Order: sequence, then C-alpha cells, then structure tokens
Amino acid sequence: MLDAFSRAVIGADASTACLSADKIAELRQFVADGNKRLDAVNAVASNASCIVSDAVSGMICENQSLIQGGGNCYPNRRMAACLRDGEIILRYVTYALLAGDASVLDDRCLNGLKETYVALGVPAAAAVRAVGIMKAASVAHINQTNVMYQGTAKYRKMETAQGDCSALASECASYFDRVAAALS
Ligand SMILES: CCC1=C(C)/C(=C/C2=NC(=C\c3[nH]c(/C=C4\NC(=O)[C@H](C)[C@H]4CC)c(C)c3CCC(=O)O)/C(CCC(=O)O)=C2C)NC1=O
Repeated sequence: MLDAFSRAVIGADASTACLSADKIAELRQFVADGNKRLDAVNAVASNASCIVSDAVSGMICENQSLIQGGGNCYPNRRMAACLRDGEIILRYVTYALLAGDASVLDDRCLNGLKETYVALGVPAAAAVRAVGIMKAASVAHINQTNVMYQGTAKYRKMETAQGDCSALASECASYFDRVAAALS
C-alpha cells in the first residue's frame, strides 16, 4: 500500500535517481492542497451510507429483476451482501483519495473481485451501474453541487476549505472508474 510520497520514492529508486524537481513540486502541491483533500475525503466518508443506499436502490429501480427470484439481490441475504460490497468499495475509494494513490484500492479491494463475482454470479453490469451512481454522488458531494435539498432540513452543509475542488473531484472519479474497469 503506497501513498503519494512512497510512490515518488519507489519511482525515483527504480531509476536510481534522487527525487526530481518536478516530483518535489508535485508533492509540494499535494501538501498545499492537504486540507482540501481532507475535506473531500470527509465529504464522501461522512455521507457514505447515504451514497451507498442511494446507488443500490437506483441500480435496483432500473433493473428490478435483481430483487425477483433468481436475481442477485434476492433474497435478503444477497441484498445485504450487495449493500455491504457497496460500502466496502466506497470505503476503499476514500482511502485511495486520502493517500493520493490507488494501490490500497487495487491490493485490498479489487484484486480478485471480478473472479469472485463471476464465481458467485454477481452481475458485473449491475455492479458497475451502482459504482457509477456512487461516483456521481461522491463528485457532487466534493464539489458541493448536491443542492437539490438546499434550504430544507434534509440538506447537510459540510464544513470545507474554500477553493476549487475540481481536481480532487476528478481524482476521486478516476478511482471509481478504476473499480468499474476492474469489474468489467
Ligand atoms: C475487503 C474487500 C472485499 C470485497 C470487495 C468482498 C466482496 C465479496 N462480495 C461477495 C458476495 C456478494 N456480493 C454481492 C453484490 C451484489 N449483487 C448484486 O446484484 C449487485 C450488482 C451487487 C451489489 C452492488 C452479492 C449479492 C453477494 C452474495 C452472492 C451470493 O452469495 O450468492 C463475496 C463472497 C462472500 C460473501 O458473500 O461474503 C465477497 C468476497 N469481500 C471482501 O472482503
């Protein structure tokens, strides 16, 4: 499991070099954006159960055979496993976003997941759809464009550093894309 710093060291060591000025500038930016990164992680982690349950119910709404006999979210044991998997995936995405590196997601969550799903008959297309909805919701939470309920009791305002979080939102989106690619 690596983070932005250990990844830079491994890269430099592989070419028997000191850290380049470019790499150090990249890490300087990583440090400078540290509070924004923590806010982005918090925006997703603090809304995890909402993001997961919304994604799984959206996936089922669009494909109701999942909760009928023979569907992979039927009976409740499988529904629970599906919700749990959504939480596992979202959790590892937040770890990757915190570290600024995908290796924790790859090694501890995605490694062998496709094979497990094939063996159990978990439909990849449906899983990828749920991951896609989690991606959209997470990006909205990071960019604070989740304003549908703003002004009502349902809206939850997160405390965040001011500034442009679009780079962190696209980094987070790329981890969801990685999950989708690993399952496809
Ligand atoms: C730490 C990393 C980690 C991951 C990622 C993980 C995933 C994982 N998901 C599983 C099952 C499962 N996963 C699902 C998920 C779904 N079914 C659907 O229709 C949807 C598309 C989807 C939810 C979005 C289901 C239904 C099962 C149970 C399948 C069965 O037993 O028939 C299993 C088999 C064992 C079990 O049932 O607990 C594993 C190992 N376990 C881990 O330890």
